[in-house]
Amino acid sequence: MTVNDQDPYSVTNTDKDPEETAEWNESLDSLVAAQGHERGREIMLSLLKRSKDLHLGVPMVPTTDYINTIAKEDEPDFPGNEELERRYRAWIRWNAAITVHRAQRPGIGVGGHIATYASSAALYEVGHNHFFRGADHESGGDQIFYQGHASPGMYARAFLEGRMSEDQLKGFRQEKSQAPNGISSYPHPRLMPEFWQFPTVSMGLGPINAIYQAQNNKYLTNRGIRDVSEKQVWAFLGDGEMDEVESRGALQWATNEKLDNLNFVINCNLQRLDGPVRGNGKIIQELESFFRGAGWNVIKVIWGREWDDLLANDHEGALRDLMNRTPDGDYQTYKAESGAYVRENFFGRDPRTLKMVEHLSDDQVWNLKRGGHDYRKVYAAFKAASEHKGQPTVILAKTVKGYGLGPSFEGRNATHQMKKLTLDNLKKFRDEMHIPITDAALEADPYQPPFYHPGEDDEAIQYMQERRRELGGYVPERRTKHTHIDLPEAKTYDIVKKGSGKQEIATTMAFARLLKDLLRDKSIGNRIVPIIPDEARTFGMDAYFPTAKIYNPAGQQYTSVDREQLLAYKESPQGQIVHVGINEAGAFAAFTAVGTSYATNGEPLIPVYVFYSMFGFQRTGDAMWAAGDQMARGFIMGATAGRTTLTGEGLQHADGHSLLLASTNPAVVSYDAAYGYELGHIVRAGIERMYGGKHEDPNVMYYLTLYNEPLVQPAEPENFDVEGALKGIYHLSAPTITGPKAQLLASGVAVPWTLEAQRLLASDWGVAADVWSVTSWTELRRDGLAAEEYNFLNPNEEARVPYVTAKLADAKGPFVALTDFMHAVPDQIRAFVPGDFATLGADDFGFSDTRAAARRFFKIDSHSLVVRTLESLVKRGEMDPAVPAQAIEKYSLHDVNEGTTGSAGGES
Ligand SMILES: Cc1ncc(C[n+]2csc(CCOP(=O)(O)OP(=O)(O)O)c2C)c(N)n1
Ligand SMILES: [Mg+2]
Repeated sequence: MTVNDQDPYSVTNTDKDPEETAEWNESLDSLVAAQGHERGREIMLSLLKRSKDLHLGVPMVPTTDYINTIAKEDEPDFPGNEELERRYRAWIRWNAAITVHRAQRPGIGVGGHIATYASSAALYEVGHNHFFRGADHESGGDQIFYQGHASPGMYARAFLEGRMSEDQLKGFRQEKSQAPNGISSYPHPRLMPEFWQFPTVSMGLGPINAIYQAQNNKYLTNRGIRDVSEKQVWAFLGDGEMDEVESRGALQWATNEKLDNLNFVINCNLQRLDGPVRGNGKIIQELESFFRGAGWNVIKVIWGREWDDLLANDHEGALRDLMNRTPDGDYQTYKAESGAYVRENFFGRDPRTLKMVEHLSDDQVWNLKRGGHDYRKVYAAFKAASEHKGQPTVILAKTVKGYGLGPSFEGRNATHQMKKLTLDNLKKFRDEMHIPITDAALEADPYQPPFYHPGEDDEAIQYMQERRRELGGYVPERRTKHTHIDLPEAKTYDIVKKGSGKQEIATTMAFARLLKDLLRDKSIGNRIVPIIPDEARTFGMDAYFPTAKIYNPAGQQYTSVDREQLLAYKESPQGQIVHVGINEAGAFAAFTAVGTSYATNGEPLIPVYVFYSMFGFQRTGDAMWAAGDQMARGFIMGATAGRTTLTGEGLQHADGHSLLLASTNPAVVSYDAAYGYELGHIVRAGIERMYGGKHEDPNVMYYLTLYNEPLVQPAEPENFDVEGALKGIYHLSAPTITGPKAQLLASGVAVPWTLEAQRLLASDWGVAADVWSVTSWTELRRDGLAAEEYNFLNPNEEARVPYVTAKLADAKGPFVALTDFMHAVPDQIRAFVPGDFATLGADDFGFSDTRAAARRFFKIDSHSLVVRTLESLVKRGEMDPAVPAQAIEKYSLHDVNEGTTGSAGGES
């Protein structure tokens, strides 16, 4: 049973009066027999309407017949020269297939995909010839999410357009070895920054990112930053891809936000990688009901023009019935067979339909095409979609996977993975595409058949170029020229410099205060976009509600329950906060759209996405990776960080590893700040790096951990080592006694525990310890690795010294590191610490308890650090070996109830 099989009207078992029911049915039958389908439909729709008035609770009709949504009579004229357009489409198809085929030759074997573009060429080409506006268009240009593995088609078009060379096509998937001509496998803006705009190939991210891109366009317009209301977002997706949770999970959001600037084009070739998407069912019908249920405008493009007459003569509905009942698995098989097979196995299922094709030859039956390959049908759908108001639109276009590549490709289950053509395939495909390349040329080297370009002066090429000129330039194209913004003065960050006086506040609150001041800043305030998945109150950010307001294009049409309160929940079309609901995937899609606005809309926006750190990298890490590809800039705030700091919330909330996960993303710069003043400098440096226009690598995202443990935030120390804090380590506190020396390194919430350990070491054991705040273990590691790499490759040059090594060069005694994260976080710098190094971390699942008990359990509290330091001193012969055991005894280290590190409370 699939979604589309479910019959909302199947209540027959409980029919109280079957005879009466039969009479009603007969009336309808005779009405249709006498007056035809149209009239029958009218009466039924009118009855449905009436049933609604009478509150009969009849469910909505989820699907329509398995035919085109736009009737033949309603089709607009096709405005182009179809013959010319088809001519160069064939060249594109040839070059696309040859690009992959050549890359798969022996000795190279880097692969690619042929069948996908073959199935979707007409969809793209109707868009390229008639709809997709380039960046020079007065609208500012459309934004197109290309299906990742259809990329060879876009390269092949760019080749005909003269903006990509033959050498580049030859360099497909050989990015380094064919540099500077290597081109990327899929749409990767980071690898081809002037070409691709949106990375799509991780299935499911394209759809959700497209939704939030469309939302961001409305946001920019509504907030008066730039009017981009004429831009359209087009997302090309696979029918298999629609199985991804992210593909479907935000559809209702697009409806609620009335994203009529958004169009999905789903290439329904009925196949995914392994085989049929829904062999027993009908993916188009399933998607139709799903999208309609989510409130989208649905346009089905199922049949090509060859079917028009047959459908017009289908007076009894026999053909429609057959179309409705045939499962996708059969439709797929038909296209891998022949006209005779289709006649027998499709039309032959009903004598009436068999009769309908009597006058057609087998070839003509074979030539009854699918709608997604028909320019006229596709044009009608695209036009209707682009003009539709009030709702997003989805076009469900039926195609054949491997279309035009011959019987060994078309509709075959293995077609997705087929990367090369036999000599025979090549010849047939060449004939089919009318490519003027001789047999001899193909035979000369069947692994490297020639590309085809007829020359710039060719009539068809001229036509193609003219179409693009008229539409405002080439697509895809990525531009990064953007409005200049002035950055805030240093004093804007003063709020966190002063500390919190006597008040105890967590770093989350310190950051919330800083952000409040940044939001007020004249230069960048209105460009900051706080993104919060239903946790604003948790993080003290409800303070922004009345002033910054929550973005909602519909405003606030209800009387708010808390309207009289100071911190009222306020929604507005001009609102600044993007509140996505409980929706981390959507929040990150919003982050990506906001953080790339500098490139997609030429207007820098600064996303500040605040979330439970546990629900970040490990939940949406793939989206974060894609954002790195798309070169998003902004701040990712992992609030409620630490394995023992949010400890009331327990196992699934206790984050001890997000910093480690963040370290795996090369576009992420992460910091684990201890105090508000550290945050101030880090945020300022981040804004300057990303938006100041001077840094050589501005395409980064800052990941900052924030904690919820209240403490007195100290004022910024005099002569604060800003450079150290930004590079990852600075000296925080010197010992006040003399004695055996030790070096304590800590980050984040563990810094105050370390200061406590410093006191205990002095008072209880006469040890003189320095304390270092390590703001970023990961940045220190990266710097260390860079130095190692340099030294490795430049043996005759003066060796570079890693920053942390230099910083700690004169520090005496053993080094002991402490964190509320896993050992592996501080272990990142192990190779670069100039001396004995021990780490304390929390490696197991978290649990619920008091902070003090949890820290004692994991042996990461102040007392554990004292003992560990004493042991390190013993190992070096600088301490009496009896001392550590005495210390364990003295502190009852094995008793979790004796822990004292941390304040009470640990809920969010
Ligand atoms: C998240 C993710 N999982 C798996 C893949 C591997 N993959 C690439 S294409 C593909 C099949 C796509 O089928 P469909 O979406 O129907 O596209 P078609 O090629 O049929 O147009 C798969 C599984 C991927 N790219 N991303
Ligand atoms: Mg498919």
